[in-house]
Amino acid sequence: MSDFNPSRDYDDGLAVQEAKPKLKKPPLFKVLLLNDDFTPMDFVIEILVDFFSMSEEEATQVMLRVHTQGKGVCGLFSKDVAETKVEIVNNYSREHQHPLMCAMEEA
Ligand code: TYC
Repeated sequence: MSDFNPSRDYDDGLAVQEAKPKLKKPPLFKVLLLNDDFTPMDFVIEILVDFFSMSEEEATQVMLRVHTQGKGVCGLFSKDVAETKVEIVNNYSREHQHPLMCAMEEA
């Protein structure tokens, strides 16, 4: 113990790197609507207003984008919230006998 000298280098040339914090931001997921030939436009707008809190104007634009381009984004959410939205929208569409498809993909 008495041999300890505070000015001596005890690391034998080893560089010591601080561990980086391992926290990553959780991934976000896009919730999408897909086009089909049968779901009425008004029903799609209703979905976007009621389940994605869009104004009528915004909902109309998104619905028309899906109608003309095949798919469109309803919003970005955590995985759990995106899964729940997809399930609620698909169940609601089936209850109303419409084939509208809601899906999700990692953003
Ligand atoms: N293509 C449908 C129609 O002409 C409208 C529609 C829009 C359907 C968006 C689905 O996600 C959709 N009635």
